[in-house]
Formats: sequence, structure tokens, C-alpha cells
Amino acid sequence: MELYGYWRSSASYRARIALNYKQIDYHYIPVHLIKEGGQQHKQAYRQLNPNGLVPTLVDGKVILHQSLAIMEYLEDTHPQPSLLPGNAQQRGAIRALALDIASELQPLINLRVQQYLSQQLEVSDNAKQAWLQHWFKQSFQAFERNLEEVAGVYCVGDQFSMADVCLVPQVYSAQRFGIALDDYPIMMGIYQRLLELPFVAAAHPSKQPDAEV
Ligand SMILES: N[C@@H](CCC(=O)N[C@@H](CS)C(=O)NCC(=O)O)C(=O)O
Repeated sequence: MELYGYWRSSASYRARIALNYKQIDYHYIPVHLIKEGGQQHKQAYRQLNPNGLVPTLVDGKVILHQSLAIMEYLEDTHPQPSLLPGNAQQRGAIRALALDIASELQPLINLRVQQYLSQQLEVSDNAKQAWLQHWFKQSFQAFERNLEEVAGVYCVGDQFSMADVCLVPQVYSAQRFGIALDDYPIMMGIYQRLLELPFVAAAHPSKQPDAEV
């Protein structure tokens, strides 16, 4: 398999954690989101992923975008270990938490949104920071409340899942943007435990071949 990604893209980070968890060998192909005006906009890449976003997974003739769809595909093709463990209720909770991050929060803070705010709408850096603070706070407050109901060792009970895959990169990105995280003790406790898992640690942005740290 081939994974097109960028070292500090949270959606690419999700795909890497999922691949590592399932012990699937893959070839990583960096797509630099800033250099050359953004390699994600080049025609060759857009043929693979017309959205011009990373990640993209290629598995033979299968070309997939959207990290959650990639995870569902990996779950179908490599069922064990499962990213969706438990009964229907637990699997529902896992998908809901994953979507809270991947569909509600991350799109609001994505690079192209921030670029549009500053380049087209001429929003100041201070106002952009307020935007980030606002959406992270709204989302993480609700995430913490949801964890009160469903968390155990990990986001949903005591088994690692797709919800945990989504949490790790989002906290990493919050730290990058200087978001205060003291008000989310359950979430941050889980995050610390997740970082200790070897397959999560190996997916960290700083460990990727295109890392610029
Ligand atoms: N919902 C998509 C999000 C993909 C996405 O937003 N990727 C970001 C990096 S995390 C990206 O490629 N941004 C490039 C840009 O905004 O130009 C997924 O889960 O795969």
C-alpha cells in the first residue's frame, strides 16, 4: 500500500496510526502542503485526490481519500485488530466521537480555511487565533462531556478504537496552535496513555521522513 501524506497533517497522522495498529506495511509518499504553493494542488496529485487534501491511500487499483473512509477500508480488508470493537452501542459511540473530530472540528481549522481567512478575507493573525481558540474550545468541551459517559482507559471503554485514532492528532494540532488544554482532564489522560502505545508513537509527525523538526 502507498500512503500520500504530510508529516504534521492530522488526517495523515490518523491514517498512519490505523495502518500501524493493523501492522500493515506501507510506502509513505510525502506531499508538501506549503512548498511550491502546495503540492496537493498539483495536477498529478489532484488526479489521485481531486479534493487536493491529504491523505490518499493507494492499494493496487483502489484509490481512497478521506481518513475515516480509509480506516473503514482497512477495517474491512484487515479486520483484526479492530478499530471498531464492541457491541453496536459502543461502535456507535466510537463513530460519533471520531466524526466529532474529523467532520466538525478539523475542517474548521484546516490549512485552506486559514489561508482563505487571511488571504481572501484579510483576517488578522489575532482574529485567526481567536477563531482557532473558539472552535477548539467548543469541540473539546463537548468531547470531554461525551467522554464522561463513555470513556474507560481509552475514549470508548477499555479498547483502542477509531475514536482514539482521531483524538491523538487533534490534540497534537491543538498544542501546535497553543490551545489551553487544562480543562479537559479525561481527554488529556487518555491522550497521554495513547502516546505510550508503540504503534501510536511510531506515527508521530516528528518520526516521519518528511518531518521538518
Ligand atoms: N476529512 C479529510 C480531511 C483532509 C484534510 O483536511 N487534510 C488537510 C491536512 S490535515 C490538507 O490536506 N490540507 C491541505 C489544504 O488545506 O490545502 C480526511 O479526514 O481525510
